[in-house]
Amino acid sequence: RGRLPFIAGNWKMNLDHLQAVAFVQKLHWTLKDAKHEEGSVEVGVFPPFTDLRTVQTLIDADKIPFALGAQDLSQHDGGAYTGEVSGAFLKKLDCTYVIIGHSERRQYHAESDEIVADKVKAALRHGLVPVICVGETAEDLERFGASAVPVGQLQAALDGLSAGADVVVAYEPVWAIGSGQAATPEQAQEVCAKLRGVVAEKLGADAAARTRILYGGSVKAANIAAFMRQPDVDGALVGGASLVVDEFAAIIRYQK
Ligand code: G2H
Repeated sequence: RGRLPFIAGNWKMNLDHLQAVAFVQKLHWTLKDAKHEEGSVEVGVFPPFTDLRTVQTLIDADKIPFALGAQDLSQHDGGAYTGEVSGAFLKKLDCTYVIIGHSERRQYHAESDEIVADKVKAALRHGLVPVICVGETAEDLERFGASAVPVGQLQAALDGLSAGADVVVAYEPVWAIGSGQAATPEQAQEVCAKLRGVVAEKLGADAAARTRILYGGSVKAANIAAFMRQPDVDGALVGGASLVVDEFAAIIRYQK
């Protein structure tokens, strides 16, 4: 398929900056001990903001081949926005990625499609690659089927971007998040293929061929390979299982 698989660990509000050091070191050594072939898959870690500096320093000092990302950013570049974090700050911490529009932010922080679109633009303005999360709730699934809501969310998030913009998309059915009940690989493939169509429509055919589309929602070592066999699933956004070193290492090593 030509797209480098991407396994991303969304820590959510877990692991403080001291725990983060122990965790990243242990994950790195677990992969080394298993003779994991670096470069066969991109590994990303998405710690809380307060961990980013510490994890950046560790990755840099020990040459750990993990990409760093944040879990959110402000749509503003700076100024009187108490409690917010600018994309410029994340870029200075060597973040490559930033998650935008995770369902937990849409749900608990009232992030609308408009805010998500503004945040995507802010990320790109600062040279960060947005990991744009979309997905339907159980109620949406019943009323509209699986793809209508995520397709609409992605159209809104990509609206007005330049052709060829560098983004990652994560399809995360809300009913599958943290529930232990993942979508079937076939369901994930069906929606991810439609999302690739949205990328083609908004960013062009080349971008669609290059853009990684991840599945997220109760991914674990036991189900990752089946998702990765789907032609339009290029990786996973992993929550709970990304906090358990052996489990996350097994997910990263799914191909072996
Ligand atoms: C979905 C996912 C990570 P989990 O939020 O983004 O979480 O793997 O715990 O379902």
